[in-house]
Amino acid sequence: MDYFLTEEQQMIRDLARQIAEEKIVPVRAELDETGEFPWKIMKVLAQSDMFGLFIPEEYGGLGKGCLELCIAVEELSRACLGVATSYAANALGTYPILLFGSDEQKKKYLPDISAGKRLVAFGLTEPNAGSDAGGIQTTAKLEGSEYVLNGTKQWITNGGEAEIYTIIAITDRAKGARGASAFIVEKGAPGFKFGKKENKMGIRASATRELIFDNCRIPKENILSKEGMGFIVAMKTLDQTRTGVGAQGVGVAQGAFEEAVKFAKQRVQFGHPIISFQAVQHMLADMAIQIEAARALVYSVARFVDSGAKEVSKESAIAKTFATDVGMKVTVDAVQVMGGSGYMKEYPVEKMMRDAKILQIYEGTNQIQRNVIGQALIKEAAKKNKTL
Ligand code: COS
Repeated sequence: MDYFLTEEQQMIRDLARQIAEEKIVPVRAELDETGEFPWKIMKVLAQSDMFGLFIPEEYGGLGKGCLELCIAVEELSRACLGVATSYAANALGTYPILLFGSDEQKKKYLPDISAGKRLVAFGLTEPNAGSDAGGIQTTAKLEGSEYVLNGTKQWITNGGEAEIYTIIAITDRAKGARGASAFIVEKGAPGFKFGKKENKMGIRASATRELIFDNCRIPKENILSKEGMGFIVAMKTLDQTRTGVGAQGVGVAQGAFEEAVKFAKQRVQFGHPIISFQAVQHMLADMAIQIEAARALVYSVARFVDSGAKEVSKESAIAKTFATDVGMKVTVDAVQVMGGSGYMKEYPVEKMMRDAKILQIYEGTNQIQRNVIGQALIKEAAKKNKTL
């Protein structure tokens, strides 16, 4: 379907697709096997200005927005969700600086991030605070001109590989979630260490590690916004980036769908290619319906986010939930269409199916998204009652 992308958006799509096909597809199975971080591909993305897509021009970026980021993420995800996650998590880590950083902080960090010289990671989740993001226990205490951080962050994408970390920590425990603050922590800060690399079911090319803060000292200027704003920084960041997770769902579904169609045209059973059987056609048709619906939703919500709308929680949660459920369903069905072959590692769909599962879990499970949507509905209903 024609989504009336501008010439520039089409160029971004074509460039991301070219990188995906030339640089990612040939190595994705190997990266999945070894779990090696895709630094070579990150360098190619950097040279192609892909890291600066959503960063304003004054800080060295291309000044585009959520839709352009979604287009790029979708294309990378069509080839390999592990690589796409490493790229997208960089945006997740950058948004706190973009949305809440001072001009000085933006000048200091964004140009290097735009150029892909320094990778970023976002640190919210902890061993005892996943869905319950307000329950984090990592603390940051102001001592003279420094904040001292103590605690552990868990399952941090790009952990260990990134140079810059945006971290949420508690500065006033008595205030609970309202006592959280956000900080920029650089790799190499004293007392900042990494745990072991996690051995994951899917997205194995992406790196997931613990971040350990053991009396980690950072300059007090590294706080984002002000004390007490950490939970808001995290939630506003996730509002901006969840649509991009939806784009990952669209991309991985599209990749799996194309493999299933190609296979169904070649595979002969009962004397005919299996694509000629209605049972298979209906499965492929259902996949096509879901992918197109998910893409239409993701692009619409991305445009809504780019319109500068103040409240986008509900819409980005809707896009994330729908499109990532599509990513899971379509990859499972692609394996089914391909039967025994789909289950084998010679074909990429078993990897796509393993990879897709994380989309329903990270950046807020799809159950949590439904909570976010429910809360927004309650707020909207309350507002309507007031104006009636
Ligand atoms: N934008 C601005 N403010 C927000 C907000 C948003 N999107 N969402 C919540 N807030 C505010 C609330 O208004 C509330 O402030 P007040 O007390 O001043 O009204 C505060 O933040 C706490 O909100 P709430 O009480 O709704 O928080 P809960 O502890 O109930 O948690 C959910 C809410 C479940 C939505 C949150 O914990 C969440 O998103 N969890 C998933 C986290 C996640 O995505 N983890 C993945 C890790 S990052 S890859």
